[in-house]
Amino acid sequence: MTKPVVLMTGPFSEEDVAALERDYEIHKLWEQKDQAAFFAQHGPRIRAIATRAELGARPELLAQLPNVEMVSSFGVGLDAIDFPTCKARGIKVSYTPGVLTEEVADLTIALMLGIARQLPQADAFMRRGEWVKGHYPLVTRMYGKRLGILGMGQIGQAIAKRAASFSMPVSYHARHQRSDVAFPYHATAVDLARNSDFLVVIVPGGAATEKLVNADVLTALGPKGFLVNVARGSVVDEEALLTSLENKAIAGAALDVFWNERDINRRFFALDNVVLHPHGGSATVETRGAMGKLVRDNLAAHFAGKPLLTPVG
Ligand code: 8YV
Repeated sequence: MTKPVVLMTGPFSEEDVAALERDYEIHKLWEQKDQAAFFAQHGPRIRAIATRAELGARPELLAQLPNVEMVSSFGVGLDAIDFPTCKARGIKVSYTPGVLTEEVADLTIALMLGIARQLPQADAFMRRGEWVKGHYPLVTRMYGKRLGILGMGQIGQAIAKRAASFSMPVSYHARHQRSDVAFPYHATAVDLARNSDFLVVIVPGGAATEKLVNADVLTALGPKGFLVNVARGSVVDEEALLTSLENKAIAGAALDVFWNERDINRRFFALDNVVLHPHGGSATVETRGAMGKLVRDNLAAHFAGKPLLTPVG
C-alpha cells in the first residue's frame, strides 16, 4: 500500500522522525534547497503537515498544498496557523494540549524562583570565585507574595495549583472571567499588575493579545514586581520591557519567550535583573516524547478515518 505523503515543516526528534517514516512518505521542508521546485513536484501529493507550534501552517505554505487534509501541530500555541484558510478548505487541525501542561507550569515556578532568588546570578558569582571575598547580596522572598496570572487556561490553573504550596495568593485576568475558577478576577491587565508581586503571562499569542503587557502594565507592576513570560514574546511590548528593566522600573523579568526567536534583542544580555531561557516550557525528554506521540496519533486517526484525538476547537 502506498504511504500517505506528509510534509514536516521543521525538525522533530530522531525517534519521532523514525516513527513517522515507518508510516508515511516524509518530506522535510527545511532541507529543500529549491522550495519552488519541491512544491511543483510534491505540493499536490501532500496530504498532511506535521508542524511545530512556532512554525504553524502559514497562508503561503497552505497555498502550495492544494490537497492537504490535515495539520498536526506539536505544541499548544495556535498563533502561527492560518485558521481562516483551514476552515474555508476543510483542513483539520490537531495540537498537543494536556501533555505539556504540568511541564510548562514547572518551568514557570523555576523561572519565578530563578529571578527572585537570582539563581543564575548567584551561580555566576560562585564560578567567578567571589564567595571567598564576601557574601552574595540579599535577594527577594517568593513564598507568600501575590501572584497575578494573565491567562487562566489549563496551564494558568496548573501554575496556580503550584503557587498554593508557596502560600501565594493568586488572582488573574483573562478575556473572560471563568465560572469554574474561584480566584479573584481583575477586569484589566493593569489592575492585575497593580495587585501582583509576580505577574505571570500565559495567554495565547496572536493579534488579540499583542503587546497586552505594555508600558502601563509594567508601570503598574512597579519597582518591586517581577514579570515572568511563558506565553509568547508577542504578548509583551519588548521595547517597553527593556526600558523598564534598564531603568529598574520593575524588579526583574524571567523570560522563556521573545519577539525575535532565536536571535533575541542583545540589550537583554547587558541586564543583571533578568533570567533568560530558550523557549522550552515543554522541553523535557518525557514531555516532548509525549507531544511527538500525540502528533503521530492524530495523524494516524485522520488516515484511519477516525476522529482526531485532540482537534482544535
Ligand atoms: C514548544 C510551545 O516550544 O506549545 C507551544 O505552543 O511554544 C512549546 O511547547 C513548541 O511547540 C516546540 O516546537
